[in-house]
Amino acid sequence: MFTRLSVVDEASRLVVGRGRRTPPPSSGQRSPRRDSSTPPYKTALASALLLFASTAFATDRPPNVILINCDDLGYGDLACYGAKDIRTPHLDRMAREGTRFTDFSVAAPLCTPSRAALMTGKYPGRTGRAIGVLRPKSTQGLAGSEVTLAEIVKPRGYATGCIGKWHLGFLPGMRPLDQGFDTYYGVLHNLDTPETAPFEAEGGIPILRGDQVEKRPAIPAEMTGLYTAEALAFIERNRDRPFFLYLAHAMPHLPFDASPAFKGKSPRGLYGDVVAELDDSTGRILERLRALGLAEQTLVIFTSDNGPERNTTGTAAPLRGTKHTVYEGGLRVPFIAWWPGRVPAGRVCDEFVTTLEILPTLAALAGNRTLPAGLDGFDLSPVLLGAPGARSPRTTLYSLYGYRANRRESFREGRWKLHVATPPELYDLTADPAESTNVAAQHPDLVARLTAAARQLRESTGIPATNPADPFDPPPAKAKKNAAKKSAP
Ligand SMILES: [Ca+2]
Repeated sequence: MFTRLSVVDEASRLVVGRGRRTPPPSSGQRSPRRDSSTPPYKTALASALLLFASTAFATDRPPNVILINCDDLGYGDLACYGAKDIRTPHLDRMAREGTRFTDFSVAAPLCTPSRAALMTGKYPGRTGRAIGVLRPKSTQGLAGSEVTLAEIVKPRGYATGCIGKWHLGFLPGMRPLDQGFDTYYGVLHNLDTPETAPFEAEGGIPILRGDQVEKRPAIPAEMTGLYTAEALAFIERNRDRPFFLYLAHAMPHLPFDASPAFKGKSPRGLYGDVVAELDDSTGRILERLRALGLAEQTLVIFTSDNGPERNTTGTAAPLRGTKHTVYEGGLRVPFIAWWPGRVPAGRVCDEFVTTLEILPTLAALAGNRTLPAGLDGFDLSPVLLGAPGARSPRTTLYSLYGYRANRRESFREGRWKLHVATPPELYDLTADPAESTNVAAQHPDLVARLTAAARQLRESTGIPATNPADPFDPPPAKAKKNAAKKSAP
């Protein structure tokens, strides 16, 4: 009953919440289509949502949630997103049985800022994590006062598990067990040299269980298999109560590698083998849910933290750009939602949605109406569950890439995407999703307005005007020299 009431409340809030959106562009500019609603439409939508809400949750038990977050998987790397040279039969089936989103963006094209936004529902600047990635010797992390995905569902009786890469702080007090997760298994860091080198003297980068070292060094080819086994064990262990599992794969981040059963099989080479293993992993998780009779009680989301790494065979096609850029290829990633009987099957959804929506959405699904202050995300559950006429409340997205000397900034409003640069770049994503034709010169007023909106967002989220030097993340040449020094006898 509690859950049902909360969803009615959420349905009403969505309609009210639409008033929070940015005002429509001034005359002479084409309006983002999300801004075309009228008061009568809102009334009809409210009625439809209330009707939907009264039937959507017939059970008192809130749903299980499994959030599978790949590392650096590109928009074009799955067959169901257009890849011709990687087979992903399990994810294709997941998309057929659920909903595939074609316009899902992360908040930033880099691991730590993207994950900070995912974990909190806030722009990375608000949590002090907008600039750079955290390296092993960093003394910073996500503040304990921030409410995470685990902490938003925990009051509703959830078992919470974190498996895989964290990248949100490494000192005691900053780790998954300090941020609402009951259990943790994985490597807190990347497996690339800047992050493995500091551990060489102590026997290699460790895999932790809780706060204890279970194995070292972590071996890239083993990670997907180890994490999958842990995920299946977590599901089995918590089958009789609501659970939230955050499965943050190490792959396909560099140095990517696959287990022997997958190696040498994909036309895309090793990268394709790695993605095929992630596909198999997801298939095994869905199969286990079916076998345990949990499929209809479990929302599974499959996504990525940012676009593909440069100079790899990962691809964001047909989008432009990669990780480390704020072109769509850096920000827009696969997002598949699966929940038999609840998330519409076989649907392709082109609503504009982002990482920031995940925390408010999980709160609504779990029935937790106590939301943290300062959220930037919206409850997406009506869109996710296919409520009649439901539209995404999101119309804008500010993104910053701030790493070492490089800095890139964009601001999207509906179909329009501004790159804050000299000269500025403006793209019409509806007509030109590949960001190939800069139309800034034709829309000077729009460029000025979006530039001001980007500045306002940057300033209001406390992002410094330039990237500060980070003593824990020296440039590559220096890191290499330090690593060599450390490994010398
Ligand atoms: Ca990443």
